[in-house]
Amino acid sequence: MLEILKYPDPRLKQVSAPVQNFDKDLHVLLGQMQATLYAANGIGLAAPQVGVFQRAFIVDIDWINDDGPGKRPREYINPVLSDRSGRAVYEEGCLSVPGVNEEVKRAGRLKIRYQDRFGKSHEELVHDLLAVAIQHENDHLDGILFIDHS
Ligand code: QAP
Ligand code: CO
Repeated sequence: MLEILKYPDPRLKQVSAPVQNFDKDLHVLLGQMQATLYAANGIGLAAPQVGVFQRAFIVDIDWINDDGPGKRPREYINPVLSDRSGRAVYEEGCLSVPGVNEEVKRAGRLKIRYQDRFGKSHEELVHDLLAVAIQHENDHLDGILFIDHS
């Protein structure tokens, strides 16, 4: 388990740097982030939340459902969001802001370009809860918390 930085830790406001090395160290970090996410009952975790100021996050919106597909962590490295459209309003929380839940209005659809853990580039169109979770986690890479939107 990695230690999760908690609000109002000023390090949560740092802007993270691009991932440069798609090496063993990155793969170990992503594995530790998965273990930390599941142990904390979360659906998303960004590297800066565990004190690593690099542009990477993981999202698993389904594992928490009893009738879902099980654990399938998605990994996004050096993400770039574009083509935002529509509206989604979810009651959000954050592992770095425990016990607080607030409605946030975000885009309901967007395009994400990103690299995987091997450095290969991908593009996906996402919507609804996955789009919201991606925007929430991407904000962490720029030092923004969901409570900053209210
Ligand atoms: C971000 O948040 C998110 O306060 C991920 O006591 C949340 O995993 C994106 C959590 C909602 C979209 C919608 C928070 C667990 C987990 C808490 C989380 C808590 C226990 C938050
Ligand atoms: Co968060």
